[in-house]
Amino acid sequence: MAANAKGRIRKAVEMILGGDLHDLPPPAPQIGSNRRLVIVSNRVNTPAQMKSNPGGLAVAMGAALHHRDALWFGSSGELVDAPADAPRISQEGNLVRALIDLPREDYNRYYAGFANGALWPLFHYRVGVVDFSHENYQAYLRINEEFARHLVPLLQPEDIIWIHDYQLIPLASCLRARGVTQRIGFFLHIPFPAPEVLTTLPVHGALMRAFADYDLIGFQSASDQTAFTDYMLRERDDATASNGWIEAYGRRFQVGTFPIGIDTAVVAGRARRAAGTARTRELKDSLSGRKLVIGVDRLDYTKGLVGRFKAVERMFEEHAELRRGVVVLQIAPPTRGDVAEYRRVRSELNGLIGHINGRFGEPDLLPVRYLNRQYSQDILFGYFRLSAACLVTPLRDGMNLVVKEYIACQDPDDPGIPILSRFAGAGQQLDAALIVNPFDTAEMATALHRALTMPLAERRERHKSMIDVLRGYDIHRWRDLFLTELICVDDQAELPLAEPPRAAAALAEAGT
Ligand code: ADQ
Repeated sequence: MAANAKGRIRKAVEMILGGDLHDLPPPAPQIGSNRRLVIVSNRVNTPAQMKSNPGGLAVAMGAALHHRDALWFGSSGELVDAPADAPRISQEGNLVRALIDLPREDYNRYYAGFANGALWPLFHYRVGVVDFSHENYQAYLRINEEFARHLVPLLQPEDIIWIHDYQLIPLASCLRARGVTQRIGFFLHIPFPAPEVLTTLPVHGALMRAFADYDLIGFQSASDQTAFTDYMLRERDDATASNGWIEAYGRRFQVGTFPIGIDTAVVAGRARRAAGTARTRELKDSLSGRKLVIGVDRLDYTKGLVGRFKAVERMFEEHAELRRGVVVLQIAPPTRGDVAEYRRVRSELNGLIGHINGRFGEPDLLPVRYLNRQYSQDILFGYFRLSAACLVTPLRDGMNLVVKEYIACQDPDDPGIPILSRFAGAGQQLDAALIVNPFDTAEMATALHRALTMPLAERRERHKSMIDVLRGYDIHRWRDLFLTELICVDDQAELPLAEPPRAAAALAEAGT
């Protein structure tokens, strides 16, 4: 590859990741190098958006697109009243972005309605919060059809297609119905619920049928994969499962566990540089020698923020000696304000943090600093490095990248310690963290105290164990393992048992 082409790839990834990637590792092995990788996600962010709003999925996309030829297809975020025109195409190095505008009429029912009002709470085990309607589900299917309608003309015969997350579960069915025969993989970034939970969804049968049109379905943790397989075996008389292969609905497809990682070496390098910046020094000076505890989460009811601050209150209650010695910094930018439950949790958290500051604050000291805004990752990484402990206490989480970033940002000679929920995918990988049950306030309060008083030798030992996991299994490895598996399906598998593809309309019918 010409040097300037390499440079362009590097530049593209740099912009996508929203950072200065001096430590960018050598390009990944060119998996299926004659084949283009087509990534599909609900939103396609511009480089500027990636910089200002680097969510978990956006970070993952940046790494997934570190590939020779890639097309990133998804919505622009713009809504239109009439049927949308052809996608807007732009090219940046070897990365082509194709953006579609979505119909206003269906978008809200698709996104806030079915995806975030029903699937998100259900998949995070919050059955009581699910707000299901058949109308929203129909709009979800129509938007998936819209994705397929615009994507099909852009596809080439050798493409490998990788679809991301719960907004697009039916997309493979919509593509198959339009004659697409290329390998299609799917990665679920959020947890997969146990069958007892999933079957409360009135359209669970149609939704699960849609998964069968993929060749490979990837999950964050073994428990998610088990829950998916259990559903098939319990609910489908025709299903068999063996060695990661499932046969059901007349199809044969593969499932696997691929815990998502971070770019460990890059994050560590950025944190080392961030440690010396004015922003980090300002925060350090403001602490006047107090220890910093940090939490960074989207303001989401699954992140366990209310329970976390009940534990913080309890820790201050039980350890009066720490009241003047510890500051808790919680950064939580609001998201999905159009969903009622998000507004409710925000208001509850405002009240609780106000209560803690009122109870334990002094004229010269507020124990909790609470900020509802985004920060660039370079600022966040400096704050992480400064923090003696990090609270990561989701009630459920597919993986949780914040805890991985926090660990990678630590100074190995004087590392901080994460307090980590057992219900985050990361909790299944990082057993040297202080693992807690986020429903147990007393246990979280004890763990926080333990982190703040842990001897240096134990902190170093735990950190070494965690960073080794993160180095061995970083985001490049995640991408390579998934794509290798998806491509190998070609070689290993017999072709799926023949069955005419079903149109989304048929899925819709099955769901009503
Ligand atoms: P998310 O629910 O968005 O991701 P998470 O994995 O924690 O959660 O990723 C959040 C990302 O956004 C991190 O990279 C973090 O640094 C960044 N971020 C958070 N708050 C920020 C702020 N205030 N300012 C700037 N950046 C901020 C979903 C799933 C997760 C899964 C990921 C990836 O819910 O379980 O780990 O996808 O698969």
